[in-house]
Amino acid sequence: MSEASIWSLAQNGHREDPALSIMRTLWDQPRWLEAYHLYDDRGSELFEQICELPEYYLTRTENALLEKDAAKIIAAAPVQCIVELGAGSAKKTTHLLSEQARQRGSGIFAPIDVSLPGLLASREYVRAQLPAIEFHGLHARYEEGVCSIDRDLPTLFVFIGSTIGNFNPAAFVRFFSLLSQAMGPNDFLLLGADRVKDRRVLEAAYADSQGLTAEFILNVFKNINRLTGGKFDLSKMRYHSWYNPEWAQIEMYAVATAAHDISFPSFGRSFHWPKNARILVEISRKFDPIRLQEQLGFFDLRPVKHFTDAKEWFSLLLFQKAA
Ligand code: AVI
Repeated sequence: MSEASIWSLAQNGHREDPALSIMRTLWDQPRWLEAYHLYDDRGSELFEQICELPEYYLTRTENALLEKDAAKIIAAAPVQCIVELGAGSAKKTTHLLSEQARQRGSGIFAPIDVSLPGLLASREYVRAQLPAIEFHGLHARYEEGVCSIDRDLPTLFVFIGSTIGNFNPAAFVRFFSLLSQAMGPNDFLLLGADRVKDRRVLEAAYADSQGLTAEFILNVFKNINRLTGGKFDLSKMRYHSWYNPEWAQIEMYAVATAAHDISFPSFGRSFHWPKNARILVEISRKFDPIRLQEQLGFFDLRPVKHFTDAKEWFSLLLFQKAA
């Protein structure tokens, strides 16, 4: 245990070596990165700021939905435990926790996140504002954390923020297979998913006028340099994003502004990065909620309720694990 009521999986040897994960995808064709490397302390801070941007409608819209529909969600999911995957500071989840306290008088909140500052912030909030809720944080990647959850308590798994959009198709299938296996017949899943919409709205959300998204995406290379000893030079790259309609996804790239070599002395490797060549840093997939409900049926997840906003920009989908 690293902090009171926050546990870590690191000592159990479950954690994948991040430097190796980076090298494996950087040497792929085309070069790409796993999204979780974006969330070092600075990255997490920048992402919190992105969530406040006028162009970034996702957080506001989902938060308003949670505020409006938390009572219905909790009433439809009779659980004792709420596990949030990739919780961050868990601000939006407090609507669910307040309802859990109001409707049932008690509950456990078990957020899982790679960011320790996020876990500390949510612990502080829960302790101060929601004394009826017990806090058990897990400092881990949620893919790893899910497997170590107590299976005996009826649980609502919360995976919001459209984080599912950052998974490539193979990771999507792996994630829902794993999650479904970890769930019992009394368990529920609340999934937040950003929807396909006018591409101008989508593209503006990932190319904000303050340049915060660019800073967030390029910050990953500072983290990579720290983790791998690599020599990425941020002055020789720029951010580029666009909406790919065929794949229904925003693609976020780092583009070389001049040809140069990137070396990784501790691995004894380097690669040439030609001018205008790109590294795919992140994707953000957009969904058709009905198709998503049908798809998750193939993972034994039965749709229970669907909540959306007036513009139909964002969906909260509640599922129950099939018996
Ligand atoms: C965390 N995730 C849902 C964000 C998104 O919208 O895909 C990450 C993000 N990347 C750039 N802006 C926001």
